[in-house]
Amino acid sequence: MSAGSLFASNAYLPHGWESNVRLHWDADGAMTEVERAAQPQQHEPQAVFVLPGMTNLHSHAFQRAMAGMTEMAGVSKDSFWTWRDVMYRYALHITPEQLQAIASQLYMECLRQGYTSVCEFHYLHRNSDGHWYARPEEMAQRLIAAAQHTGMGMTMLPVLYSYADFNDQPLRQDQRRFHTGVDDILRLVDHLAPQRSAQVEIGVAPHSLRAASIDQIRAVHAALPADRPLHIHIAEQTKEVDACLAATGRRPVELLLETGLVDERWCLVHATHLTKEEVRHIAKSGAVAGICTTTEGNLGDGFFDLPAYIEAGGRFGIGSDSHVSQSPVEELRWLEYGQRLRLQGRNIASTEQQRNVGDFLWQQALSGGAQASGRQVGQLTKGYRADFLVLDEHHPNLAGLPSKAVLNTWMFAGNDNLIKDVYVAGKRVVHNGQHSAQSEIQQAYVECMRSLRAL
Ligand code: NGQ
Ligand code: ZN
Repeated sequence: MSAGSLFASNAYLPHGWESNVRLHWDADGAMTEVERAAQPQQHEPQAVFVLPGMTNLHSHAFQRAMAGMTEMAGVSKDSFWTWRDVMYRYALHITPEQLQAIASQLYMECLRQGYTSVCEFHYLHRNSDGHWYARPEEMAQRLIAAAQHTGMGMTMLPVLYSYADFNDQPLRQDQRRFHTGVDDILRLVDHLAPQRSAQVEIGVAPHSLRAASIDQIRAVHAALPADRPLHIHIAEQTKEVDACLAATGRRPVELLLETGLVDERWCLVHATHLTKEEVRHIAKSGAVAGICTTTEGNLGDGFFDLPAYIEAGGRFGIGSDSHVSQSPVEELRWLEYGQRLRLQGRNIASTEQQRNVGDFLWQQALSGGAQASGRQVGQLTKGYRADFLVLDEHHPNLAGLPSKAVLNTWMFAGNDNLIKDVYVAGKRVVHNGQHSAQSEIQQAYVECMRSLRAL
């Protein structure tokens, strides 16, 4: 890699759009200077609209391979839980090579749509028989390789998965690939340590309060270095809330917060079914709520209480989770639309300080996503990664548009991908909408899908 710079006639800085900015970065991909009131030079690279790339704070990459394959009604009433049974069947078949091919395709798609970082919530640890691979970190390494090959920044989160349900229920047969205890997870963190860099961080994710006990969560928390992110699925389905109440007398969020462990390091994924009190407590903890709108819609989870959470000053980011969508714009658009439909109102994701819904959503998801990733991303600021998007200023939606209308237009006026170029760590990985390794990655994916679809 080499150092570089770009002149932007409009750049989205932490306080909002600013004109005449020059970004500088070093050979390691970190921004060294954000020059303001700059003058364009004749022969330098230039762009009209530049904004920070988004963090995808929740991904199960392998599920990309089954997107669109579970939309057919079964004989019994379909639900999150019947979907999960089908998902487990897919999960049992995926080889390390296939995982790498699927994740490469996914990360490439995500990059083209504006994600420049991903938090990979990875639980496909063992082989199909339930035995460890020769290298226990084999599958995690495949995901890291896919991130590196495509240029995606990554937070790898090996998932602690010990039980099938509350009260330490033993795992089901079809959960055998996920099986890990605290020691397994700490070993994975250890083996993956050499991969840590400015582009790759390693954290841990207890899968859920169903799959990991409070004691295990305490143990992992105690052993993990204090700067590493921790993610967990929580309160996505009412059935989980009811089971938690029955087993512990507490609701899931209550139970987790009672440990006193939850702070800015944490990402609470979904957090769909909350009392007003839980909303306030999460907001106060400084943790990030990981909202995965399109997956939550696809699985019939319910609505996140966005207005109450915003009112309480809560932090949030977005994730594409099961990858029924790979677009941050669609994720954020449906976050707002879900609330409009639910509340029969408009312009919900806004505050007195930020009335532009598109700006509010992009800005919040940038900072929440960055926090959840544990990496220096999400803003055009010296010291942060040089991860940014260049929009197509010639697209009819953007041509001649004042910068303050750009995010609203992008988010709420059609489905064309307005991204022209994508830079990660100062390297241009998408140019004129095409990824630098697109045809090769796509070919490997198509081949992989040919065998998976035959299942
Ligand atoms: C997962 N996905 O781990 O992939 C979960 C389903 C579960 C979502 N929650 C499995 N969207 O929660 O038990
Ligand atoms: Zn998930």
